[in-house]
Amino acid sequence: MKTVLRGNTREVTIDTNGPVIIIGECINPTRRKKLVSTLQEGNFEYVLELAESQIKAGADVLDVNVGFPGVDDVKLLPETVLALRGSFDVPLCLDSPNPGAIEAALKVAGGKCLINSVNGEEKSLKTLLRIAKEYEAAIIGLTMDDNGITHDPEKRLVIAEKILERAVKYGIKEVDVIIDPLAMAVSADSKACVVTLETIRLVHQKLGLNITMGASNISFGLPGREDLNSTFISLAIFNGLTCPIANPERIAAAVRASDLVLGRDDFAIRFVEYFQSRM
Ligand code: THG
Repeated sequence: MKTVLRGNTREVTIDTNGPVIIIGECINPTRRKKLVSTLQEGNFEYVLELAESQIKAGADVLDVNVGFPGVDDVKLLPETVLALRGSFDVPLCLDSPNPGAIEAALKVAGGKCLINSVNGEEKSLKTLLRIAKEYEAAIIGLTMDDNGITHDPEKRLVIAEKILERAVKYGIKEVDVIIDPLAMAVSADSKACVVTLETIRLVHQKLGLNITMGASNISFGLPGREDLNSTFISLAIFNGLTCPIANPERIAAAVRASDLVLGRDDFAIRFVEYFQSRM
């Protein structure tokens, strides 16, 4: 299964047979006070710096999240997208809980974006699937619905199936549906990661779709985040994860190593190139 995203002209293919595509997470106000303050001043220099450093570190796609309390992201998300588009040709993953902001951003983005995110709630399906179809965007489907978040992987699979079925009814292609099995803090729930890994396995086996997740979510509140995230990402890739949202500076090595170990990197070319580029 191949999901093709596009910047202005550059295409990125997310392929269920690998190699793994990295969606850079760093354009996100979570614990980045500087991002909030610069954006509030209408200054996009820091966003562009975050984009450049992530691309250098191995990001293939950039997640763009500018939501924080008090901000009008219907205005700010498209402005940020335009600033990024002016300097970089990478595909964008538009990350907002506000469909108005997503639609406003899609209007100016061009290329082929990823909508982050749709979920199994009726309201979400109705608004966002129409938008995805109209702007020919791909979608991330979160495996939660009107009943909230279930801890049963089989039930998460059922929600993934529902999102896929509804998307196809709206005329969205199956390849343009990427499933998020939900990654949550393992400090709060010791089974959180096991549930995510099992959901990935099921979605991969039963639906064969591309799979993403917010890989860094699992390590909130813990030390050794880099080791923890890398370990989790490797296990998840083995089970079927194809496009994690993560900090490329911290996880690119584990991603390249996983592809190599899984037999998707002939002659270790990508692996060696990655380490050479780091020297
Ligand atoms: N699924 C989908 N989208 C998502 C998430 C998801 N988008 C948002 C989030 N979860 C993924 N993005 C982040 C961004 C930053 C961090 C975690 C998840 C993070 N930042 C560091 C911190 O808080 O300490 C600071 C930055 C850094 O380490 O470099 O952890 O689950 N579809």
